[in-house]
Amino acid sequence: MSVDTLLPQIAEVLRNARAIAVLTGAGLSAESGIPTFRDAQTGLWAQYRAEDLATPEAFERNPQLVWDWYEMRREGVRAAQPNPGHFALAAMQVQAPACTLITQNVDGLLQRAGGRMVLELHGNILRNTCFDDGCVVEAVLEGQRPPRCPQCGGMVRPDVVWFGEELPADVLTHAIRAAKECDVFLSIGTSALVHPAAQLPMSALDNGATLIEVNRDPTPLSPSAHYSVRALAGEFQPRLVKAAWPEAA
Ligand code: BV8
Repeated sequence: MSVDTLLPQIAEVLRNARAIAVLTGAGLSAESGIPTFRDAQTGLWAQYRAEDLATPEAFERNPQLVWDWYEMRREGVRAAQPNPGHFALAAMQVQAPACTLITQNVDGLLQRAGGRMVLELHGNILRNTCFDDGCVVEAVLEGQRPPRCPQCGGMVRPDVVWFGEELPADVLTHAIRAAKECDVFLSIGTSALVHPAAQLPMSALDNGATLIEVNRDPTPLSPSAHYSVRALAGEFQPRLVKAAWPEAA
């Protein structure tokens, strides 16, 4: 079915929802100029795969390389602006009776667009912690790459969840509860490949929710979705929210 045929139907579902849970991925920030996780890397980093750098083993093997990769990404995140897709999700959170925003992204753009109580499953690239004692490290001194923890002298690392690391338990518990209790689950801009985040839409389905997917490309989730739309988040999501709540536009 065409995007234009699906749009009013999905708008109706959202408008009548009791509780919406939203899972966002890197595709939501693509139109803000932040490369997605599976986009080929460019320039200096073209020889590496993101999945191979985003691990504790890579950091222990070559801390300066991994630190520099995150410094390059942080620069891009700081320069990026939320796009209409982020603002539309924040607007939906105001209009809907209940709307939980769950993100796999580490860029903080949903919060900058006005999203509230955003559940950051994979942490935030603009925060730092100590690799040894896990404490939050506020200010890092220029010079050493990676810098050292002022408390214990351990290596400072970005406050993100690497592959092979557990997600923050409180955030994951909250996300699982939102997925199980919602009657509409929206998956937007994610390849639905990374676990345990990819399990959330399936939990919602198991509990009888209507599953909506908005993604540029098909994903393993597409066949299970009640509505699977091939569209760009920054283009489609604002149209969808406007159709669902025209009085709010
Ligand atoms: C864990 C932070 C316990 C770091 C990230 C079960 C089955 C299989 C594997 C596992 C499993 N359980 C655990 C694993 C292992 C692993 C995993 O899932 N591996 C996968 C890849 C096979 N998971 C873990 O290790 C997790 N930890 O479970 O601990 C454990 C450990 C080991 C073994 C068992 C249990 C930790 C996962 C977190 C990793 N950290 N990020 C950093 O950012 O540097 S994940 C990383 O991928 C990003 O956060 C990213 O958001 C996330 C998910 O990717 P997507 O967001 O979907 O991005 P992607 O590029 O893939 O897709 C973008 C999509 O957007 C595309 O589909 C594209 O079509 C679309 N798109 C593009 N532009 C647009 C668009 N759509 C709309 N509009 C557009 N404009």
